[in-house]
Amino acid sequence: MAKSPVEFSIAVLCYRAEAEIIPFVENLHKIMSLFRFEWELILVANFWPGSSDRTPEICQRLAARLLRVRVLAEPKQGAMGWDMRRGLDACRGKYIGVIDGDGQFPVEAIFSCFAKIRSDDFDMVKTYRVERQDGVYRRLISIAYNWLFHLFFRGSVMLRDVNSKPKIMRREAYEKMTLQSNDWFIDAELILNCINLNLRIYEIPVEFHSLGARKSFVKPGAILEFLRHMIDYRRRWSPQAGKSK
Ligand SMILES: Nc1nc2c(ncn2[C@@H]2O[C@H](COP(=O)(O)OP(=O)(O)OP(=O)(O)O)[C@@H](O)[C@H]2O)c(=O)[nH]1
Ligand SMILES: [Mg+2]
Repeated sequence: MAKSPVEFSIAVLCYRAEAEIIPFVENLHKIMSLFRFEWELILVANFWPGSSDRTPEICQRLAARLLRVRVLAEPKQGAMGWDMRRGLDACRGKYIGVIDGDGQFPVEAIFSCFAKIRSDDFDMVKTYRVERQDGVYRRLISIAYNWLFHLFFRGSVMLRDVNSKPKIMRREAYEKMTLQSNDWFIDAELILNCINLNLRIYEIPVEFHSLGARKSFVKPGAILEFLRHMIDYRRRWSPQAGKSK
């Protein structure tokens, strides 16, 4: 197969972002336009059938006026994990990545991660949140999530913040992974795949912004969902090899 000429692809998760996605994408597009190589933005605007979500049409309009922007707007078959997998699968670049489109992660973090992975020998470069402005409730859920992750996979993982994005990878690394999660466990699954495959991860600090007007999508039930996945994954995990069977 001919080698893809695209150097860098980034998938932006736009779920229910509606008009708020416009300044985020415009800003990201403006900075990406400084690159002197081929790049692309994939706007993941999947929607639940029957909902009144205007995100797909808003993203289509952005793609019609901005070069190198593509849109995925399919009926959803899963939650965040499904959207993330669809977005990463659509990325054609040598380096591929994903970021939330709700503006909580600064777009500049994409470029710090990309510069690091391009200059050093890492398979994934991601961020960890050093400052969070999204409130006590979300911070507690994250602390519980990361604590459970370290409890279950003690010794195997030295990362600070499993769920933080952007996550930028080499495409060969992504192609070796087997990802199945349709929900919040996808970030953990990505990290566990890196460990199984002996891939090298690097973390860069980032400031995490507040959500603005909308309420958090994350419900306390996310912890139970995560716990269920970890028990499941841990059962298949061989601690000696650090591998899932
Ligand atoms: N909640 C949710 N997010 C989704 C879904 N599909 C894709 N996403 C994307 O996942 C990204 C992360 O979800 P968020 O809900 O912002 O996660 P978070 O920042 O940890 O939590 P909150 O911002 O507090 O809700 C968002 O940018 C969404 O675009 C979905 O079905 N549910
Ligand atoms: Mg968010």
